[in-house]
Amino acid sequence: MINFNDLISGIKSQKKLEIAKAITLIENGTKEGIDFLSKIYPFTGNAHRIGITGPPGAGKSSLTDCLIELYTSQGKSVAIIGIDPSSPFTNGAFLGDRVRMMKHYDKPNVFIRSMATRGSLGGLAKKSKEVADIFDASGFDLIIFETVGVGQIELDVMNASDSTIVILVPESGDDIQMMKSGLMEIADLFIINKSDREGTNRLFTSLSQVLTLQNRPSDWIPSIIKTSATKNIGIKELQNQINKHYIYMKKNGLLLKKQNYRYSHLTQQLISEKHKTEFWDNKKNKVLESQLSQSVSTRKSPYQLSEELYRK
Ligand SMILES: Nc1nc2c(ncn2[C@@H]2O[C@H](COP(=O)(O)OP(=O)(O)OP(=O)(O)O)[C@@H](O)[C@H]2O)c(=O)[nH]1
Ligand SMILES: [Mg+2]
Repeated sequence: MINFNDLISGIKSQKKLEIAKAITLIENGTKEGIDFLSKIYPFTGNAHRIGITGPPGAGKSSLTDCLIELYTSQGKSVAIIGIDPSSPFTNGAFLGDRVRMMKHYDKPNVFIRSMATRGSLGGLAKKSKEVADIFDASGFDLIIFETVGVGQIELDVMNASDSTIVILVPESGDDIQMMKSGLMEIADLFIINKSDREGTNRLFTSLSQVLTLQNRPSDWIPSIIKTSATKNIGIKELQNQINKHYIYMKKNGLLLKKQNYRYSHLTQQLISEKHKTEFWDNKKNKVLESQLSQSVSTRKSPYQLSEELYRK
């Protein structure tokens, strides 16, 4: 039996061992983990949650590395959640990043955690948010989610963030794919990384054009920041824009709106999950199976069957 009060005071002092214990607790998905999430809920809502996404190899980890350096030099604490939907092994995920960010591991105000699929992809997004709640309750100033690509999981993770950053790089075919995806509409900031390379200005121009054509959900106009993570260029400007967006959201009530949206969304999601588990008892599963054993021409339609099952 875990003593919640000890664990909570441990994470609030940002003790790494206690934070790791709390993460393991919620990763196991037990009732105790859920009770723990409930206990820490009142202490959340204070960290700035940032989602960073972009094509493979765009420099997401290198930029995160630069941000860690900058924020910690200002006495701030940073937690990173690396999300790898392609890897089923937590320990194998983000190996390169672990090596790259190794120099930060020992810093008291930095916590790096990688997460990979252990079941459904939807489950991964949910678990990542729960881990973020632990970091939030631990008092981290900044929480960074790093994800690759433009799939559903990225959209889920970006919805869990206060600020969404999309990284593009010059001369990469992936940019067109990114521009077509829903991520472009929800991006709050754009980074053109590897701006030390040719093609930066061309990408800047085409991205600016795409942005002027878009209908955006708020009057925030995303800026495009040119960076070079390897040369440490543009990082301070990036931080300024990150802060500017946070202040903008607070002033306009958008931050609260996002937090409330997440609250409603999670509540609804939990209700649906509960409903689904309780609904599908043995009897109903048998009815479904008996229909499956019949041919399409003799089966009940899914519409009819669902109505009947619902009334059972
Ligand atoms: N020239 C140049 N190379 C860079 C820059 N930023 C990162 N790189 C290099 O690009 C490669 C990929 O960088 P990462 O930071 O691992 O990219 P990532 O987006 O995290 O990659 P994945 O997590 O594998 O998708 C590394 O070899 C970096 O050194 C940059 O600004 N300029
Ligand atoms: Mg990476």
